[in-house]
Amino acid sequence: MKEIKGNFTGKGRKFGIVISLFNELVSKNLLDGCRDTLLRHSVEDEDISTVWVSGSFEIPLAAKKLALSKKYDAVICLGAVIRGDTPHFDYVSSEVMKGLSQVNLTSDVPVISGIITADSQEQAFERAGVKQGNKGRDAALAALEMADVFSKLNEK
Ligand code: INI
Repeated sequence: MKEIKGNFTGKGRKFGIVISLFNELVSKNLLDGCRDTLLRHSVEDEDISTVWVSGSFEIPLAAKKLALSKKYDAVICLGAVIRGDTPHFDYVSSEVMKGLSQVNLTSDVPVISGIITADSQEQAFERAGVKQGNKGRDAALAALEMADVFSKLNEK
């Protein structure tokens, strides 16, 4: 049986990160976890490019640009959408996920979501390294795995 499974092999791989300035402190924690995980899997620091955008709503457009450039083995998206008193949260979170899913399916480059949706700042920080792991680390692992799966799928 031929089975294709990704390893967490970072050597020689290039990663693009798109990250939201909105809720910047949470984003920075996600970036720290993401970068540290990539480096610990032998990715060179100069092979990681980070693009800051205004808010999570802007992430899919920048992710599309990076993915279509074909310069990266995977694109990692980081941000936090935090529920407020208005329905804005629902619009932003759903549009971001729809947008990322579109880019993922049309660019032929793995696009990974490390975007937190949370009911409060406290909950967002908990998922960004304070209590319940760090979604930036999870996103980096998924990116390493998917980059390896795709390099295997692209082999003849
Ligand atoms: N952007 C976020 O990244 N997180 C949020 O929680 C958020 N909320 O709640 O408003 C948010 N809004 C800004 C949005 O992403 C766009 O930057 C803005 O609407 C301009 O297009």
